[in-house]
Amino acid sequence: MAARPASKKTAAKTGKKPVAIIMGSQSDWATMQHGAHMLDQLGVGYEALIVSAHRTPDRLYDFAKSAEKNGFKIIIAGAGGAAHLPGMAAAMTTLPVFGVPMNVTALEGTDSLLSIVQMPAGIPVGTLAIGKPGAINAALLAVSVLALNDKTLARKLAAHRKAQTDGVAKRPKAIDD
Ligand code: RP5
Repeated sequence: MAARPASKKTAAKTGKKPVAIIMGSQSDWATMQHGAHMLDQLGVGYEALIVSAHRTPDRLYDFAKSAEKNGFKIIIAGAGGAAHLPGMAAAMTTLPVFGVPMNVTALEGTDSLLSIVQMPAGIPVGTLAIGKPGAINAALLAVSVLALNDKTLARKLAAHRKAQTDGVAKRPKAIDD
């Protein structure tokens, strides 16, 4: 069973959590939690919230309209199917919004990908890959943006990249049949 979306307190400079991870449904958390874990690894604070564009439109309005005032710097929005959550959030704030398409329908996330990526000019949503890789990369992209004004975080991100590089073997290991 997927974990319940949870808030995570970490050491952001301001004391406020700089990243909001919003998602259309509890069912998205199984995917979005991978991005949350990446933020945990890099010590970046976030709040994880269920905010549905079609089931809880008033909650979406309240969230997006007050996101900047509440100290968020970046919004990561995961949604599946007719995935209007990232675009609707972006329409109501000038904070950067990164959209993550969920793989939850018979169309395996291509529907969400196209919904999120095809924003008309004027309201940008940075669109990541479908599913877990997108959730992780949205978190890393958020960290890259925050690191522009945070040297400690920039060093952590560089160390994370180096560890990833160092972890790649030069030759493949034998696979047992
Ligand atoms: C979208 O509908 C959500 O983002 C989710 O990916 C999808 C299915 O939601 P559930 O029916 O599982 O609640 O709004």
